[in-house]
Amino acid sequence: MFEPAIELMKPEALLELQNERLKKMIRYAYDNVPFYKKKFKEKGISPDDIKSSDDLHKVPFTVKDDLRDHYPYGILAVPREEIVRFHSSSGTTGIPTVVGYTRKDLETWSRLMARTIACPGTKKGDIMQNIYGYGLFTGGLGFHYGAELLGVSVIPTSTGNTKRQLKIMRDMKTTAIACTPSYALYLSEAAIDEGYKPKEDFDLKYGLFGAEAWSEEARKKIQDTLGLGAYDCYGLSELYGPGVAMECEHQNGLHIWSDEFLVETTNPDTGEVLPPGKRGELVFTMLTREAMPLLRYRTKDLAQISYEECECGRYHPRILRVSGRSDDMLIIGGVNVFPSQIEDVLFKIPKLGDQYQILVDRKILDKMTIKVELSQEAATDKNLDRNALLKRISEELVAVITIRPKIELLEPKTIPRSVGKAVRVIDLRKSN
Ligand code: DLL
Repeated sequence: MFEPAIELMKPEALLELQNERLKKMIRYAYDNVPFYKKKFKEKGISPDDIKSSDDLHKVPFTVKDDLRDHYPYGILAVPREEIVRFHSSSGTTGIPTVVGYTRKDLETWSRLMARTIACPGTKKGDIMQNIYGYGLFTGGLGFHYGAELLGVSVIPTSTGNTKRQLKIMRDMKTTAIACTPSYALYLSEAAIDEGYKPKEDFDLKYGLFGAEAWSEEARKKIQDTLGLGAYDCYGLSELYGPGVAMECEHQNGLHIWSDEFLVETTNPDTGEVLPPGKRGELVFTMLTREAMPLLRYRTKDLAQISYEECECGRYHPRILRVSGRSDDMLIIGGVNVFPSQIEDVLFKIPKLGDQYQILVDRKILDKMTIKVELSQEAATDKNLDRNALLKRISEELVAVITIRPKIELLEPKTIPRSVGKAVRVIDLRKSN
């Protein structure tokens, strides 16, 4: 554990720390960010009205569009000269979100990342190959500085060149890899293709995987092939980047570092705060951010939170896996479908590979087609009954998503692989 005194805090002490920080933060944001002063005034509230987290619901929400509206520097609480780093996320609308960090913010983020990397057990002596992209994306530099602070040996390979990644992994005896889960699936496949016997040739123990939604089935596949423990890591650029929440060795949810982030779950349609344990949109308030303090930031990520003590001794509440984003949800002929539900079904069917794509189109009615690759063995099995397989996929999907998409079986390696976040859904209705 990197910071046991904070990580093992009892709920009462954690709440006290949060309330103390929250009051300071509300005053700080009000005094230093004109955007917040205006919002508070419009709502008729003053910082003194927020005495504890029980009053948080009075504070107006912040959304991604607020950041875009103030592009590039508008929501900063410090003069631009105090910013020592910028990151940016491209998003889908074309207008990027720029995020600034003061020196103190970078120190806080590095501590959070050291905690994150240490959470499943990675420690000094481990060798971490950092395959997240270095650059405007927060994954690369976030993991890099956290690992250095923890004392782990970092190999900053960044994304791409899979053959070289595998060679380095073997030659340098990498014990931890950090990348997106979809790239980890690809690495598993490429390792076999290149003739490696991953469990014998590699020394991997920890996989620190995040930046996109993934399923328990994906976890099993990666663990079984690469012979490591695969741990889920959550974060977003607006809240520093990775390092908001991380799974421990028990793999039963991601601990939200609650001394720095206050979390609420809300109804994504009405904004109403939901009782603890109910699934909803995650909303975060940053408790010590200097450059860009965000209050009640709506993430659009949907999840359920557990406040029970974890076997590891931490009380920091756990996200029970992010099931997807409210804006990832597909509405097909009026039925709500999450891509993660489809992945769960596909990955449980033995003859299928790891790669799939969901295409949605509308001629007259909405139409969904799922293209999925066969596994290597299935593709070469002369006795494979493709019709029976198609029927099974169809039946299992209907049981979960209630609609019957068209299924196409593809040969292995026909769907393009991504080095960062995978593109699984192509919704042609959006461009029509
Ligand atoms: O993806 C930061 C990050 C880097 C997290 C490396 C973990 C590891 P953004 O590019 O701003 O930041 O994207 C943030 O990605 O709102 C979620 O929708 C999604 N996301 C991130 N982690 C997870 C996860 C980084 N573990 C957006 N599970 C978030 C599901 C995730 N979705």
